[in-house]
Amino acid sequence: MKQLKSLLGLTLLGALMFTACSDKKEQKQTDASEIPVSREMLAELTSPPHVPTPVGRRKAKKLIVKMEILEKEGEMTDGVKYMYWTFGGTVPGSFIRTRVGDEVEFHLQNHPDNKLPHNIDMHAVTGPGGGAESSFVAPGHEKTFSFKTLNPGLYVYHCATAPVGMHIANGMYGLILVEPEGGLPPVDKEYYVMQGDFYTKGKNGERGLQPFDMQKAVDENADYVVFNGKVGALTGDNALTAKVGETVRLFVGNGGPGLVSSFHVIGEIFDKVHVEGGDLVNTNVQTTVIPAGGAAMVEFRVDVPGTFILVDHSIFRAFNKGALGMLKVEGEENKTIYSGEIRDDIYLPEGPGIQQMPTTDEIIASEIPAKSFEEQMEFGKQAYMQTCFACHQAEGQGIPNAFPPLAKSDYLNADVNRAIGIVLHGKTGEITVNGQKYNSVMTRQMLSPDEIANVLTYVYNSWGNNKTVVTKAMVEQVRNSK
Ligand code: HEC
Ligand SMILES: [Cu+2]
Repeated sequence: MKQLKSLLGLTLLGALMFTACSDKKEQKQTDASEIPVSREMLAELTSPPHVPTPVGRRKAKKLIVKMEILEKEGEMTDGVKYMYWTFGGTVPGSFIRTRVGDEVEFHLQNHPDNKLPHNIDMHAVTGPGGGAESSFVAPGHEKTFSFKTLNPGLYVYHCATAPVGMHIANGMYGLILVEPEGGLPPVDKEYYVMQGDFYTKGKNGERGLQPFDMQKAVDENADYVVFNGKVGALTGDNALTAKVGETVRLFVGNGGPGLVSSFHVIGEIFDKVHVEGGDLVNTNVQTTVIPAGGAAMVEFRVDVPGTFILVDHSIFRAFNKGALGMLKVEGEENKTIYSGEIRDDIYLPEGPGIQQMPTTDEIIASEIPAKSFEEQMEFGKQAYMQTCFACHQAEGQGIPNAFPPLAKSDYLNADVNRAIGIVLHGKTGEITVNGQKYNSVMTRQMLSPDEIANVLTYVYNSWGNNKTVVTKAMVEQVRNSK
């Protein structure tokens, strides 16, 4: 009974709180719509990665935004051209900075040289289509509509002309910030970064002017995933910069059209994230999800110098499709926060025994057998670079006192069956190679007989060795003789 009572009490309390909350929200919205505007002002628009001056303490204004649509050729990456459709001549489009209560008079201008009609849907707009319906504009025309900013936050805008996906895929998106009354807390550096995925007829890196590929876009099979419209927009000389001790705020958007971003900065932790660009602030975040058509504000203080890498942590997008940017931080080292490399020791976790690995019988021979000596050399080199290279080094030179050389190795050249046995079973105990003693551990390598034949053929026919050709039959014979 007592329980029931308290349950009832809780429900009542909950209901009360709920009405209280929704009341507050309603009030806030009416308030914003009633904020009076004084005077007119032409909005400062900036190209990425720059953002306009903060609103600070300024009063709400009638803010005139003039945005020009340009269809223009640009470079996706070295040698790859793409026909971008842009708001303001850049991908992402010009950054718009407003404050809550502003009355934005939006002029959308479609350049006469453009081929297509376009429009704009701004997620900061309360109204049908986010402005899309009132802004549909043919080349050589200008459309004007106006809206009042009711909710503070960071919002995406994009073209919404059919086929919508195609207009977005070609680069028609950007960010509009609505600052709260009194502005966001000041920081030292602010930047504008926006991810987008691109779909081209040719595959990643294929040269020439690459047309948009509708089927790949429908399949969400992107050839490029990039920050700020192209590979390398934020790397090398284009890197973002800051000084040790400064606070950095990134306005990060995701235009899509298809992919969700797992935004991460390698070597930094976000002190604050305005989740989804709204009021909710999360602290101490490693990776923040930015939905297609969404945004986030991330803030952090840079404490040590170095190059910090911005990535979509769906990591092949970063290293293979372009979603990689840089923040270069200059200033004094702080060895307490980050020491740098102190020592490089040899690490052999296996200890004195040889680690148990699956036997070669358990390894399914996935390889197609080599058909010629040339193929054996080619496959062998691949296997070498994947497995042996880490210890024996690229030219088989080894590492003094740790890994014996395979180049001109008297030990190797003296006995091919012994060498096969080493790769099959691993090796431990003292050996002498070219007059040097080694007493270490080589673990058994997880290779099929074909792969062992190829890799040893490669080793024997490189770096001054005796040119033995090792066959699968030889490997199998050594394996079965044990
Ligand atoms: C994890 C490091 C490591 C890897 C990977 C490795 N080895 Fe070794 N290898 C060694 C060590 C250590 C020795 C010496 C073992 C000893 O002291 O008994 C050795 C010895 C050898 C020897 C005999 C000594 C000589 O220099 O001629 C051959 C041959 C050899 N490895 C071939 C290979 C081949 C081929 C691969 C790739 C399939 C490979 N190893 C991968 C660490 C490695
Ligand atoms: Cu468009």
